[in-house]
Amino acid sequence: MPAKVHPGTRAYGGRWYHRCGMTRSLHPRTQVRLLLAASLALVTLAACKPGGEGTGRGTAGGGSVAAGQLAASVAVTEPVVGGGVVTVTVREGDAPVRGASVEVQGDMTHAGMVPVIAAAAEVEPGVYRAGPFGFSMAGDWIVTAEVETPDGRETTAEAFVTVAR
Ligand SMILES: [Cu+2]
Repeated sequence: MPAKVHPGTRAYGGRWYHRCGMTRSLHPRTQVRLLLAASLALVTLAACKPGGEGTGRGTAGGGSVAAGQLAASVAVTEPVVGGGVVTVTVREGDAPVRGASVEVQGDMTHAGMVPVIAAAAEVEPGVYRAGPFGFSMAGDWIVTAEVETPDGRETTAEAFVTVAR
């Protein structure tokens, strides 16, 4: 591991190394990617409640949602291997956005994993759901939703989630 990391990052890194059983040192480029992922996860965690259990805020517009602005958020419930329900809420101001195309991608916070990708179907106006999502491994994931509205506008949102066995 790189010598200069934020104390929180180091502790975090140790956790996923333990979980995923990766003991060999990594290619420097991979280390950079891991650090980026860790930073992203920490930022996301900081934005969530302690524990960060499966909720996240949309990142579109730098986090501030002005009236009438397109925004999405992601929540993950029942985060277990083989399962997980990903719910994406898309709004424009206070109004739900219907008929959007919503794709959800899950990436683990370490390298070498194939992403899990699913389409989310609209289950009520402005609310889109994919489940069982099919998390392929226990550990720490970043779930990203890519949203395209019927008139072609795009936004994204993401959530950090720890998946149990
Ligand atoms: Cu993994």
